[in-house]
Amino acid sequence: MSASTADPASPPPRTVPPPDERSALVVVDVQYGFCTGGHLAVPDGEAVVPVINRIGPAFVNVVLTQDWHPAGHASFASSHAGRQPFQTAELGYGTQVLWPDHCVQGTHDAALHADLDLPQAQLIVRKGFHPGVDSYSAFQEADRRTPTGLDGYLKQRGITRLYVCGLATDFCVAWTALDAQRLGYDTWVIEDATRAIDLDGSLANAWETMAAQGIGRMQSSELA
Ligand code: VGL
Ligand code: ZN
Repeated sequence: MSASTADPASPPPRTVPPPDERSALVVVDVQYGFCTGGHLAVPDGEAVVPVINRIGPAFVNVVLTQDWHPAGHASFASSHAGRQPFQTAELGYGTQVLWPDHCVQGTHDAALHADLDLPQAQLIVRKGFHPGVDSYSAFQEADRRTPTGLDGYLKQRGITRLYVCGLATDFCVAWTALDAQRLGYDTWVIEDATRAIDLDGSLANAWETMAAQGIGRMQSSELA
């Protein structure tokens, strides 16, 4: 195959730029609910914690997100008669995957993992608090209309590049990264600082969609 037939879905790997004062680490949903024993446990979810703790000092700017649902949230299967977790439902804004009740406001399941060691973190964005709308992305709710305010916060602070990590790769991490890139941030996902749910090929699909949008895929070892 000649060099001119490069597959646009798999662009050549780019060199990872070193984080600077206009960069932020975005730590998505590292909560007990997504770790072993949590209500929506992601396989090996807690394994991201030591990786994130190791890379944390490379960042002056750190933002965390926290999935933060009221009891009876529309994304919970238990809110839909006859539906089971991991089935889907049609909500006003589109098709919603139904989840086990998870990350209910004020519960241990919703707490950030206590072993996260990011003392310089500046902001915690809570999302998914509107009873009828889910929010995988840290920027915009699933209705694709309601902003969380994070874009305004980052732009007012002059942040232009984001390194995204956390849980889960194929839902909240991917949706956050895709919105970030669309909103003009140079966006990187730190693969070994994420873990996935992987429903019906959702992980492969997420990486493909992110690559097609020009989002960088990198490893924590590439940070100086
Ligand atoms: C998430 C499903 C439901 C996530 C949150 O953090 O990826 N996934 N709520
Ligand atoms: Zn959720």
